[in-house]
Amino acid sequence: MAVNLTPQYHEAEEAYKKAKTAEERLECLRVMWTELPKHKASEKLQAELKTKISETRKEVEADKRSPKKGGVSYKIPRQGAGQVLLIGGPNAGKSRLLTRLTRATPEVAPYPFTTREPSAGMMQWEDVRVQLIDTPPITPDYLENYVSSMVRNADLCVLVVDMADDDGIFAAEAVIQRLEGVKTCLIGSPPEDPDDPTIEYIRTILAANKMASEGATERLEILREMMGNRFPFVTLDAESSTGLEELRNAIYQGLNVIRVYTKKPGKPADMDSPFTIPVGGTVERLAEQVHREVAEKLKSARIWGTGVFDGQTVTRDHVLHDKDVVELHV
Ligand SMILES: Nc1nc2c(ncn2[C@@H]2O[C@H](COP(=O)(O)OP(=O)(O)O)[C@@H](O)[C@H]2O)c(=O)[nH]1
Ligand SMILES: [Mg+2]
Repeated sequence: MAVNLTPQYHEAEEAYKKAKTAEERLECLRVMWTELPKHKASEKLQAELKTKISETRKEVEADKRSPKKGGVSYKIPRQGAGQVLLIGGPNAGKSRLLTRLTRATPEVAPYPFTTREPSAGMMQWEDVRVQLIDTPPITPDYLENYVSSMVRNADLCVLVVDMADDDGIFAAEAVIQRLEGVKTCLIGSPPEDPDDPTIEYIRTILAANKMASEGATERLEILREMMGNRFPFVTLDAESSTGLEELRNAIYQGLNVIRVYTKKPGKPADMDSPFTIPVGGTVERLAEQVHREVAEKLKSARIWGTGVFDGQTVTRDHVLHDKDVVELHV
C-alpha cells in the first residue's frame, strides 16, 4: 500500500531542503509529522521522521549552548547556568519578581500589559548565575510569536499565578491552554520518550504569588487541586519579598544541572566560577562547555570529588557529580 502524502507535506519537505538553520528544519519536520497519515504503510516513514526530529532537536540544543554569530536578534542570548522564563497572565507579578531576584528594572504597574518586551537579568544562586527573563503576558487572545518561540527555547519556565485575584488561577490555566495550541506543553517533568514528537515539553514550576493577600490561602487549595499533580510549586509574595529563597532554590533545582570546577595541571582549582552541565553529564560534555577544540583533543581527565580517589585518571565518558574538580588533559 502506498502512502498518500498531502500537498502540505510536500511543501514542508521542500522548505526542509531549503532551511538554513536547525530550528527551521525542525519546524518543517513538525509539519511533515502532522501531515503524515499514521497507518501501517507509513510506519517506516514515521520511524524515519521521528529519528530525524530527535536528531534535529539535538542540533537545536547544541546551537543553544554555543550560538553561532548572526542568529535571530529578538532572541536573548543564553547566559549562565540556564535560561529561565517568567510567564503568566497579566498582573501576576512577573516584572516585580524579576526586580526581586535580579538587578534588572522592568516597569512594574498595577495595570495589565505594562510589559511589552522581554527584559533579562541574572539571578545568583550560591556560586551560580541563572538568567531570568520577564515576558509580556499570555492570554487566550494574546500570544506573540516570539514569546512562544522563547518558551520553547527556555530551559525552564516559571508560571507566575496571581493569588490575590479570583481569576488568577484561570488566567494561569489560559496560559497553559494557549501554549498547548501551539504544541508547547508546560509540565513538571517532561516525558523521556513522548508519543507525539512534534510536541515540545517545557519543564515548568508554578509560583503562587501575592500569598499575603486576602483569600490567597483558600485559592491555594483550589490551585493545588487543579495543578498540584502536574507541577511542583512554590508559594511567595514578591511585594513583601517572602518565599524568594524557596523560589531561587526551586529554579536552580529545576535546571537539573551540576557544578563542576576546572583546574590547570599543577595549579589550584578555579573555585569562583563553576561550569554547569546537565545531571548525568560526562567529562566530554564538560570539555564541550569549555571549548569545542578542547572536546576534540581531549585525551583524559583527572578528578577530585565523588566516587573517585583524589586525582584519579578517567576517560571522556566518566559521569561527573556536583562539585567535582576536573583537570582536562588534551
Ligand atoms: N500584594 C501584592 N502585590 C503584588 C505582588 N507582586 C506584584 N504585585 C503588584 O501587582 C501589580 C502587577 O505587577 P507586575 O509585576 O507589573 O505584573 P506583571 O504584569 O505580571 O509583570 C503591581 O501593582 C505589583 O506591585 C505581591 O506579591 N503581592
Ligand atoms: Mg510585567
